[in-house]
Amino acid sequence: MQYVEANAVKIPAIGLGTWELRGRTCARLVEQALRLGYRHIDTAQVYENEREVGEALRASRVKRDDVFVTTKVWTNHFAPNDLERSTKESLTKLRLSEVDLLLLHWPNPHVPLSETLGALANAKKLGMARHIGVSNFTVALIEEAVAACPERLSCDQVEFHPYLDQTKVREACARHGMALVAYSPVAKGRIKGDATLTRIGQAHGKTAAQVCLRWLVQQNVSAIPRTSKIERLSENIEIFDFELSEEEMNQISQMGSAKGRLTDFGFAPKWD
Ligand code: 1BO
Repeated sequence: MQYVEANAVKIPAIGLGTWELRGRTCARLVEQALRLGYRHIDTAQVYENEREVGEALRASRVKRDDVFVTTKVWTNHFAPNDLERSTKESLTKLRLSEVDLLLLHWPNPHVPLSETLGALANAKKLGMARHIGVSNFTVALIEEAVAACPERLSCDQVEFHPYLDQTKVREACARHGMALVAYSPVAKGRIKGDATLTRIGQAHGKTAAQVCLRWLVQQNVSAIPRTSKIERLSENIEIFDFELSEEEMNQISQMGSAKGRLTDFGFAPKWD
């Protein structure tokens, strides 16, 4: 497994995203992923699957220190006491004493960011998380968060794939030594049949999805593709035996625009 590195954090370059995976399906996929060599599992309070992720981690018998586990605090738990209480609940469900990475899942303009960040930093001090960070934060919010947080922020997790230009967020993360983690890295399957990605993939004996993931990893971005299909798990992790040329990287980067966002919930921040 390859890693992406930023300041003090080292994250396996490919992880399993578990958004929308529930119950036995979730537990089965996480366990199978760990058997196949995945060492990075991403969950969240709002996914309602932390218990199943915890069961799978235990059933897999992979050593705790060998797997990188992320969870995220949902926006209704951003008041300081709620953040601590809900993180304790997450740890109980996950059957862990600490997670590797604890993120604020979305910005919440109704609770002062400095208060939430203070509580997040405190969760780290209390030993609930090895690293802390944010998710779905724009460049402006990254700047605000970095200035307000008493502890180092290690990550921003955002939607990122070839159809969505995230250059500004990537540069902001690099500026602050934060890792960037990409969710929906294969654009929810929309890249299937894409002419450019398919052509590049054919040159390497790889699929369009593998080209997408490789493109992210070569930019020092960790990708967390989600799949409900066991056979896709292997495909998504078999990306470490080929390399995209500079020209191929540029061709893929040119496909993106600011309008390529697929995840737009009413509560999302205004992206700059
Ligand atoms: C509502 C969850 C989006 C990705 O984490």
